[in-house]
Amino acid sequence: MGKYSDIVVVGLGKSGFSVVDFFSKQDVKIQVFDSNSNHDEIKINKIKEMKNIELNLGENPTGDEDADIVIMSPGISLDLDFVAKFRSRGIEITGDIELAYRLGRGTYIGITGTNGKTTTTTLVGEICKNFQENTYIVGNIGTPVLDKAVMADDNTLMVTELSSFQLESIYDFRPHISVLLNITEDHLNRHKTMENYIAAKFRIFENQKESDYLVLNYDDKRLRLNQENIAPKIIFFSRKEKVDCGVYVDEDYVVSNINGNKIKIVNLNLIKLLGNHNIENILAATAISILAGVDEKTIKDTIIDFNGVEHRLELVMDTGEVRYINDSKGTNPDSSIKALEAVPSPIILIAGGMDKKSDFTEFIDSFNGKVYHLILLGETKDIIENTAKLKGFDSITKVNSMEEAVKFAKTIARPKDTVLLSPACASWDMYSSYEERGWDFKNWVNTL
Ligand code: UMA
Repeated sequence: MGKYSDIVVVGLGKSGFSVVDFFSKQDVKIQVFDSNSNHDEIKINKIKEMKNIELNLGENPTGDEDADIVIMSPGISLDLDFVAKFRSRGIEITGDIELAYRLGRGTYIGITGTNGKTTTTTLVGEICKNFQENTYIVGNIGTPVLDKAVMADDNTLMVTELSSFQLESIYDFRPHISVLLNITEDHLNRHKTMENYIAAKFRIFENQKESDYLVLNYDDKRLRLNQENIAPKIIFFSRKEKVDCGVYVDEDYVVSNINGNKIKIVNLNLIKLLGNHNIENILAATAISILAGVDEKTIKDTIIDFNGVEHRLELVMDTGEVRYINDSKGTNPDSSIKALEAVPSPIILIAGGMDKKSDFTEFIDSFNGKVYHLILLGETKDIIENTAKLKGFDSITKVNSMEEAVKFAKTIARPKDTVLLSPACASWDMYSSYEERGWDFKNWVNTL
C-alpha cells in the first residue's frame, strides 16, 4: 500500500466492511470499531480470517489509538468526541468516498440532492452502461465505491450517488461531472441547520476545475449559482424555463442545447415514470449523459425503457379496485410530497418513522383533499398527528406495525383508492433500512 500503515475503521456496515476488506489485502495494521456488538456472524467470521485485524465490537474508538488515517462510516456523526481527539492529534479523518478516489481509478459522475438521487443515478448508470460496458453504479445507492474503484481503469465511468454524510468527509474528491438535483430540508438531526446541510451538499463541486461540469436544477432557487464564483462550467436543467446551454422541456420534448445546437431527445409521453419530479430526474440524467459523451439514441432508448427503482412509487398490487404503492424511499417530507403529487387520489397514506427533526407542516398541506385517511406508525406518529390536527386533518389511525397498517388500510379501502406507503421519515426506528421497510410493506400487501 505504501501510503498508510496504521488504519482505524469506525463502523462495520457496508462501507466499513468494504474498507476493511480492501486493506486486509495490503500489508497494514487495521483496528476496527463498531459501537454495536451484534453483527452478522458470516461477516464477523470473514473478518476474523483476515490478517492484521484487531476487532473491537461494542465500542467506538477513544481517539487515543495510533493511526495514520481514520475512516468513518457515513452514518456516524463527525461531531463525536473521539473525532475531535483524533483531529487534535493531527490524524486525518475521512470516509470511503475519499479513499476510493485516492486509491482507485475511473472518472467520477457525482450525483447528489435531497431527492431523486437514486432514480437519477440508476438512470444515468443504465444509459452509460448501454453506451459503454465499463461503468459502475456506486455510492449511497448501496454498493460501496471502493469495491469498484479498485477494479476501475482510466476509462471507467463511476456513476456515484452521494449523500450529504458522505460529502462531509471528503478532501480531494473531484467528480468530472457533478450534479445537484434539489435541496430541501432533511437530516437536520445530524447537520443541525439548513446552512450546514447545504454546505455539505455544495462540497460536491469544491474541487472541480474549469474542465469539469456542474449540473444544476434551475427550478430550485437555492441552486441558481453564479458562474463567476464557480470553477466548473455550469449546465442548468429546467422543467419550467428554456435555459441557455442546458436541458429543458419544450412542447412535451426533452430538449438539449448543451452543444450549441438544439436537439430533441425524447417525447415525455413515452416515459413510464410518474410525477414532475421524475421529469426533473430525466432532464438531469440527459444533461449528465450528454456531457459524458453518450449519443442521443442511447439516451432516448434507455429513458423509454426505464421502469424506475424499487421502493420509489413502485406499484405492488392492483386488485382492479385498489392500487397499493410502495414509496418506502420517501424518507423526508419533500420526497413524500412529491409522491402525493404523482399518485392518483383518493389516497390512504401510511406514514411515520424515525424522528429526524423534520417539520411536517408542508407535508400535511400537500394532502390538499387527496389524502382522506392517514395511518401513522413509528417514532414520529404523535408528532405528525399533532401537526395534522393543528391543520384540521383528523382522519387518522395510529398503529404499531406495518402488518397492522396494511390490514387496516384494506378494511377501509374503497374502489378507486390508492394505498400509498410514503413515510416522510427514515426507517431506522423500526428497520435497518428503507429497503427492509418496503419489503415488509410488499410482503403484507401480497398476503392480503
Ligand atoms: N456505528 C458505530 N458508531 C456509532 C454509530 C454507528 O460504530 O457511533 C456503526 C453501526 O453500529 C453500524 C455502522 O456504524 O454497524 C453503520 O454505518 P452506516 O450507517 O454508515 O451504514 P453503512 O452500512 O456503511 O451504509 C452506508 C450508507 N448509510 C448511511 O449513510 C446511513 C448507505 O446509504 C450506503 O448505501 C452505504 O454506506 C454504501 O455506500 C443508505 C442511507 O440510508 C442507503 N443513506 C442515507 C440516505 O439516503 O438518506 C444518507
